[in-house]
Amino acid sequence: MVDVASTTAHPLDSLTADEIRAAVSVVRESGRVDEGALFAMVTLDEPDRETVATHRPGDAVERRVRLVVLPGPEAAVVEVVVALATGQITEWTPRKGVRPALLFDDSYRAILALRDNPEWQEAMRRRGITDLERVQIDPWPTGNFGNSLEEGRRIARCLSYYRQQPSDNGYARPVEGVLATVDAARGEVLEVTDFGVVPLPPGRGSYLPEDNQPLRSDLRPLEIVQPDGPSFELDGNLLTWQHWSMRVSMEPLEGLVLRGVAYDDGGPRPILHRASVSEMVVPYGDPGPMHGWKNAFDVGEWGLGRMANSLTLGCDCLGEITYLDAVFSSEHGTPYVVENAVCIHEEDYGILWKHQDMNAGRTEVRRSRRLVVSSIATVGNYEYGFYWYFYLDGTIQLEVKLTGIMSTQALSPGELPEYGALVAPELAAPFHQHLFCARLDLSIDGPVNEAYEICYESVPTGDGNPLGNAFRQRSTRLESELEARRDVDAASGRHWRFVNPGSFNGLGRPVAYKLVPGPTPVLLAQPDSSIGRRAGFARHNLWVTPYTPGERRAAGDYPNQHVGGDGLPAWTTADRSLVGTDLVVWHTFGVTHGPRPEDWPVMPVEYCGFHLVPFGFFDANPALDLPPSAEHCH
Ligand SMILES: [Cu+2]
Repeated sequence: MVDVASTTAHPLDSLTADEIRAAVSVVRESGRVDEGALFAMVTLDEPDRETVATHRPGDAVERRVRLVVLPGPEAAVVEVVVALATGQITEWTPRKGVRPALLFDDSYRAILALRDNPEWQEAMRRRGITDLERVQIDPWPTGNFGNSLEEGRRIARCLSYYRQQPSDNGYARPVEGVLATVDAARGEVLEVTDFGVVPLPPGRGSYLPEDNQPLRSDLRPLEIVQPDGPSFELDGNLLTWQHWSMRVSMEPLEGLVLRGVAYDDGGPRPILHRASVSEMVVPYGDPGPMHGWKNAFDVGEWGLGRMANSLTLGCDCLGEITYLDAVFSSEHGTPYVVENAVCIHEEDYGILWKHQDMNAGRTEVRRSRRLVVSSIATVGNYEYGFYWYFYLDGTIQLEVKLTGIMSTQALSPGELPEYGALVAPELAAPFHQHLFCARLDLSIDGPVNEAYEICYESVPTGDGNPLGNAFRQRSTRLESELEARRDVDAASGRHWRFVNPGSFNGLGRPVAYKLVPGPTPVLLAQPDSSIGRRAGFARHNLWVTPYTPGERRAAGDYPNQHVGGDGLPAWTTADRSLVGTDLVVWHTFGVTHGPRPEDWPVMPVEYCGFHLVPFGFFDANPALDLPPSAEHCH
């Protein structure tokens, strides 16, 4: 056993490589799994709120590691918790019939097995493809359509793409019509279906500079200079900047996780106990057999942390950048580092406030600046950038940047799709959605918070409203979980406010933050469809639950091949009270993507997300103390 307790300073420090090694060897040496066991996930078993709240620097820290272990190739995991200080296994829970996120090992096995499969090879030859090394095979999570072939197995469904040259964009030439189902854990091809030959689209869809000559030559350098360095500090994973403090980490599935987000206002005032993107799903709208099953849960079926990029200075992030590495475990239990997985920097953001006093002839203006904490994940063809912003006026924002390459389908010459859009000759991209569910474990001035829905309502003309101009706010407390399944309504300006009923501002009103929704589609698939059941969280923009350990991800812990119903739809059926308790807010937002030619061959960033804005959390504009930037004003 490795003595790792002494190296840890805070209960929320990210797992170290030594801690991963120690936990894995405890499991291996327990004799309860054989050598072939795989480690789908190794993460910090997060200490409870009380432990975090009462921790003081120098206190001993009890570190526990949570592992999801795969004993063999079947659909079963064991959830294990290891206490590092004692080397004891404190939890050992076998879970039958569930699958973790697709393993890299499994994906690779699926590709190799399919490449060797005579039926698949024959299907390629029917399309004139003889050099099979030029075929790119993409394994996908398969969903759950009650196919008995898939029962008890870890399945990857495979799509094929043709690359004339190794550096070609495979998505330009989907091998339409060929679908393969592979037992990825055993490397066994179960089924190859050929729905009929469609010619390969003619274009190469290259986004490489050598294929897009001449490049522009009139862009002059734009440098971000901070001669005295940035204004934030990073100590371990504790990030502080302009009254803000938080702990930043990368988790294998959720990617960026922020914990203990607080604002120092004569003492730290907590706002968020924990914030993350708990799940996301990309359901496709084409009903045909090649594409109708496609819907990736990029958190629970892939993992935004596992897919995180190593970011590069001047390209992904510009300016004075500080990076955080991510330390994960391989599926064989070996720690590895994703260098520069998190980018931290400051950005100028235009003006924060201004007034020109016409009478006194005096102008005051202050620059807005934001702290950016970001990471980018590549999940197959798509890229997702996750950007948390913290502003000088107490605002928090999550912005997701969608880019990368769309999932495509080949069309016969002259064909126009009903459930997608033409993006290049003989090439379409199906309509699809990207639906994210942020989990916001609130702690606004303390754990007990309440949720209110705010709408504006017009008042009929009459007594008290003689001019007919009146409108007012209607505020409704959301009393229980079923009441708190809510959707946006732009016409009434509907939004939600989270209040601490026991903490009052200088005006005698309870302090609050409000959630300002951005783009907020909900799931368009039928509620009783397979995806409708599996992505139930995406059917509403707002869910609120009383904080319950273990309720961590919106579609449950194991969405891969899950029959559906888990996560928010299941938990909230209990209709628990939301009064006088810790609240967790779940916000579904995203994009319904109607592909454009301009999204091809690589998509300019599309944005979505939301803001959390202080609402009477402060007594007045908290940024009046910003100094004028007189030396730069001319
Ligand atoms: Cu899209």
